[in-house]
Amino acid sequence: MDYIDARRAEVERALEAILPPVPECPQVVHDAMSYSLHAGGKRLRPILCLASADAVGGDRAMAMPAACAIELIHTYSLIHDDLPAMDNDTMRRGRPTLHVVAGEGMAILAGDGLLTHAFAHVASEPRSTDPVLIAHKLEVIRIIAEAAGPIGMVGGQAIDLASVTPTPRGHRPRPLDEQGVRTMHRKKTGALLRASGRAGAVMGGGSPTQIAAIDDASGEFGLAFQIVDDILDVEGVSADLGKTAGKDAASGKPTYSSLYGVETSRRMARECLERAESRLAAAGVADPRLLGIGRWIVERSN
Ligand code: GRG
Repeated sequence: MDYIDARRAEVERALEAILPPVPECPQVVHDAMSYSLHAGGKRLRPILCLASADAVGGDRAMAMPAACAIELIHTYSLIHDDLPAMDNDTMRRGRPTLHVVAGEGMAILAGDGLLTHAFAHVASEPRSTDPVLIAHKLEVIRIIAEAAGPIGMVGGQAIDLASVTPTPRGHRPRPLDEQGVRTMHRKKTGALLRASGRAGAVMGGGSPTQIAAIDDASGEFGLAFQIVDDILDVEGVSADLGKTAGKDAASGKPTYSSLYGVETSRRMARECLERAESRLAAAGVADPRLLGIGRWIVERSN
């Protein structure tokens, strides 16, 4: 089993036990959260988090709660993004979306539950009275909250939504230019990926230089991820992607492939990896396991 598959198996095991138990957590919302959480995502973000802890020579187990918390938040974002009020999609991770099977109200609550439980989990695990570990956990809570919140993913989603939908105050939709598309993606999908690397490096006890390099490299991975996502939206098959292919093109939203073409976009994604590698090398953390995740992001087909 290679490094990525081995880490994915560890993440799956940890996620199996992560939700609060029934009956404290009502069965109905437990079922709704489980439906989306255990639907076979790639687990890219938690794997990047664990690899970052490894890259700084830390104990990977210390990073597992943060890794899982980030996957909970990612799953919440997909559930809410698929709602009729947002992207209005009916297929995700190869299954009907949660609101299709459980209703919109329960899908909203499942997303809320995953988001809030993520912070309860990372605040309480790993259990320790060691002041250094407690300080690391607090730092990671800040990193994840900023990445998921209004200056990160929520902000990016708001820019995206406002580009196609009139706001309640009657503002017209604001189509995005190239700079706007970059900013939107940096926040909407890039911020949580970046936080995955940074949180892993912090929980692994990395030095400030190592953490800064992994933060920058994860930012490059996040950009590469989005560029490849746009290429797959054009070239991918819905069955492989586990979601509706061609949606961005059909909605007329500008994407990397529509702005730059597929070939240039591919080159841009490879350049992200090159920049990530030099940044990591300069800080002495060009770990092959971390770089392997960058290659996986660029070479993936789903
Ligand atoms: C609702 C606040 C809020 C935010 C939603 C992430 C997001 C913001 C929306 C998702 C829209 C989307 C499909 C963006 C493309 C990039 C992306 C995040 C793809 C899904 O991530 P993967 O490929 O999915 O890692 P899996 O299922 O493998 O985990």
